[in-house]
Amino acid sequence: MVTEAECLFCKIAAGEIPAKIVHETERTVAFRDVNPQAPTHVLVIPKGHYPNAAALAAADDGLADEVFKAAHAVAEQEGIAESGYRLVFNTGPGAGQTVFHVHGHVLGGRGLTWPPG
Ligand code: D5M
Repeated sequence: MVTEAECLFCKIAAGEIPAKIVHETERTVAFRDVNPQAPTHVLVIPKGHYPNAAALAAADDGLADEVFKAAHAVAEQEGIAESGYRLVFNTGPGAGQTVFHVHGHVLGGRGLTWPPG
């Protein structure tokens, strides 16, 4: 298990590792994915460390709301709010989660198929 001290996204939130930041609030930050899967592919995270979406939801202090609002603000900023975008939280290794600091993928700018792979 990755400790908070070793967590890549904690380091991005702290400004210790560079990232292309596109949106920031007091408790959230959004930055471009290094391996984009769509013309817009931004990751939205809480600055605090929660390993996955379930842990964030359990925090029950409004932070999950802030992450959702930040994701929509990113979509508006990127010009994909009207055409449509996908907000994905891979939760657990079986769903493809590889970084265990909760992050919402904001994907858009092209047609997105369903079901996802
Ligand atoms: O998504 C983890 C995502 O994190 C994956 O799409 C790559 C991205 N990633 C990994 N390292 C970085 C850095 N340093 N900057 C930006 N994006 C990064 P998951 O849902 O856990 O599979």
